[in-house]
Amino acid sequence: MDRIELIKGDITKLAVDAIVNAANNSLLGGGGVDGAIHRAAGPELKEYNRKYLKWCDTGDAKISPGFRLPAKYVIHTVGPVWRGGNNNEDELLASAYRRSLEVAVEHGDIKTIAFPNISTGVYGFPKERAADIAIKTVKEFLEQHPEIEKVIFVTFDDENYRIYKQKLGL
Ligand code: AR6
Repeated sequence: MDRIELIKGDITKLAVDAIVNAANNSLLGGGGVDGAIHRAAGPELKEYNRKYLKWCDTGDAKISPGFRLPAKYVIHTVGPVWRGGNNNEDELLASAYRRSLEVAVEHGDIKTIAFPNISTGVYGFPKERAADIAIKTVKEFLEQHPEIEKVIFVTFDDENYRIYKQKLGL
């Protein structure tokens, strides 16, 4: 548990090894946290993604440099669009968190990683339910992977901050 942190703020400001982006399948940018990350990283990010990453399936993750961000890398993942809860949304959200962490471990020199609240904005995933899945998936992964030193949950809106604070017992 001492390897999990909670903060409220803008993920683009964090000087961690990797920040996770709640992207869409094209990886070419969009609104919300994705838009903020692309603006802060500069146009090289979109160019890199177009050239080298091309596409990301829902529930999968891919890595790029951080370019002008203080973070060294961006791990782009795609959470599910909420369609009522019977369309594999829970599993796909868990997979987005798990694959992001797997990509970080496979990369080799990533020890600190910050997550936004994937799918809980434009994609409409209920926030309490998303937080339960995020926390459970991250905790299970950390138990198996001592090489990841710290995971930071970055909440942006008051509601997510309150939910995470309570669920993490902080
Ligand atoms: N730092 C941290 N969290 C943020 C920031 C920020 N700068 N800005 C917003 N959030 P969303 P999704 C929070 O909509 O639901 C994009 O158009 C926000 O409060 O960014 O996964 C993509 O291209 C919310 O809690 O992502 C996709 O098309 C969380 O980030 C689509 O949105 C996620 O909200 C993905 O939708």
